[in-house]
Amino acid sequence: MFVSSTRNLLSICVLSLVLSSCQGRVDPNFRIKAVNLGGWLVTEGWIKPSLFDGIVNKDFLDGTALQFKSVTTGKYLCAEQGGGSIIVANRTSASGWETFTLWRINDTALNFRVFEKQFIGLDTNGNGIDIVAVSKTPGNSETFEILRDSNDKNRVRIKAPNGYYLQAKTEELVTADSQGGNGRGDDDPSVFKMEMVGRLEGEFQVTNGYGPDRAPQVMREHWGTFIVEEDFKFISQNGLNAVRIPVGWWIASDPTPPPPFVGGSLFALDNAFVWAQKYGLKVIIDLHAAPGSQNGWEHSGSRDGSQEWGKTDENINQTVAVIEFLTARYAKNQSLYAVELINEPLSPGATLESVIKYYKAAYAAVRRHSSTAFVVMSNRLGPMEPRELFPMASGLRGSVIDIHYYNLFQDMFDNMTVQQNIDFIYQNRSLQLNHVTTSNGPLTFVGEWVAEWLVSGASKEDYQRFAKAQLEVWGRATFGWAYWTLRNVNRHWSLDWMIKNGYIKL
Ligand SMILES: *[C@@H]1O[C@H](CO)[C@@H](O)[C@H](O)[C@H]1NC(C)=O
Ligand SMILES: *[C@@H]1O[C@H](CO)[C@@H](O)[C@H](O)[C@H]1NC(C)=O
Ligand SMILES: *[C@@H]1O[C@H](CO)[C@@H](O)[C@H](O)[C@H]1NC(C)=O
Ligand SMILES: *[C@@H]1O[C@H](CO)[C@@H](O)[C@H](O)[C@H]1NC(C)=O
Ligand SMILES: *[C@@H]1O[C@H](CO)[C@@H](O)[C@H](O)[C@H]1NC(C)=O
Ligand SMILES: CC(=O)N[C@H]1CO[C@H](CO)[C@@H](O)[C@@H]1O
Repeated sequence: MFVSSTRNLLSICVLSLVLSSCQGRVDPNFRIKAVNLGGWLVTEGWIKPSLFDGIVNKDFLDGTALQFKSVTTGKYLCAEQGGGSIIVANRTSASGWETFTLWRINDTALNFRVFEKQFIGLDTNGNGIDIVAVSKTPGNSETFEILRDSNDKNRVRIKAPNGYYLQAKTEELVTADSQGGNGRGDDDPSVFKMEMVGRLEGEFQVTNGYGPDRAPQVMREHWGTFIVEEDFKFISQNGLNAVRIPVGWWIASDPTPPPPFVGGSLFALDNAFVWAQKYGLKVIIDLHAAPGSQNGWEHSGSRDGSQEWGKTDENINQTVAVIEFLTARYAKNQSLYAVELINEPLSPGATLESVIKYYKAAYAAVRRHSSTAFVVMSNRLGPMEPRELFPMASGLRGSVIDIHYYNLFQDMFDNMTVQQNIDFIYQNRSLQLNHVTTSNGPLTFVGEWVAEWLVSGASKEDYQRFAKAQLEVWGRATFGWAYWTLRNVNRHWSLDWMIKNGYIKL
């Protein structure tokens, strides 16, 4: 029955395409002017830091990267060869092999993952007290606890699962057989100076941080208050016509997603569709976090910075199923304007081959349920060729390329002045956008941009000119643009704040 009604819809659309309109989606002059609802259904700690406030031991979340310097050897702990071997304490400087990334088991129990992705643990095949990094799946022998000094919280002992503390007996021998001691002097080989060199604050971190008892309530409270109906009204009254809504792959298994993720984001997305309908806004659903993580960043739901998406057909199929689920659910809602198949896959981890294989299959999944929804394909970040998706996308009706333009995240912006930033938009970005905007290729979408830069002490007028330049240039994108983001404690990143304070007028 569903299939046949889809077919009917399809033929109505084909008919009305001939008559030049299908739900108003073929007007060639129409452009999306959208705002992203970032940090809502996919957590990003920097957008709303207070979401993490109630976590016990909140410094130790999944993905937190730590380095440890032995106070006795004066050298760093290191997974020899990056993993698969012993732990030593003989490195004078620290980088990858000297960095240990946490997996959190509960408020106190932690696993330490090394560069080559093994976990440190007791050498259970040896004497049971040497510390090695060989296990690929953490168990009891790989579960540790970090005990901080109450006067200096970066002075720590590490408690092993046998009840003893780690100690750097020599530069080349690290064992779990210290009883600790009362003091924490520089002569105690069980004492380490700890430095935090990386931290993720995404959905995995917040849900696993609160744990299964508290996370459901905390997240539902967040989803129900961070974005509300009034926001949709505000958006519709301020010159915008759409929202781009980042979602995570776990939404497709609501209400019981795999732990630590918690159910309820689908209900929030349903509300968004109801409000969008009420205020005449279009919705772009954006799969921001794909299974396995397509870029290793917190905003793709990564646990520890690893990037596993696209490595197997099974994983690609699972991602296609998420797109199919979402499209099927909302295909009949007038507000569904586009489905973005994946956000910011990162090269070289996400290969062109895997991305294209996925885009073809996911496009087909959208079309099984909707003949009219645009299908947005994010260009890869990292090393890539801006038109690399064209041979695949050009043949697909309703395909759109998403490119993100920030005057940030690259060294070249470090010392730019206000005027240089603005010139960069009018000159360089303009050329870049022209390069991907072709008459027979996919439509173009600047799906993320912001009026923020690395200039310090800029005036309100400077910001106004910067925003205006971007609006002018992005206005030439054939699909449209979307500001990142509606609400953010960093005020220039909050379009809500920028509009209310007169920095941006549409
Ligand atoms: C945390 O996990 C460890 C290891 O599984 C367990 O021994 C401990 O009881 C747990 N603690 C809490 C508070 O659940
Ligand atoms: C550290 O110790 C290991 C194990 O003995 C040794 O193979 C390695 O060469 C040492 N590295 C340095 C920098 O001393
Ligand atoms: C993935 O999906 C394709 C198309 O449905 C199918 O042919 C293939 O067997 C699936 N692969 C796996 C590993 O599930
Ligand atoms: C920016 O200026 C600082 C200080 O003059 C300099 O050290 C740095 O190399 C410059 N960065 C770039 C990307 O030019
Ligand atoms: C911007 O474009 C101009 C003119 O094409 C070029 O000279 C300049 O190097 C570009 N700037 C950057 C930072 O890429
Ligand atoms: C899932 C969802 O939001 N469905 C809605 C789509 O639009 C129709 C018509 O407005 C609603 O009745 C559905 O509830």
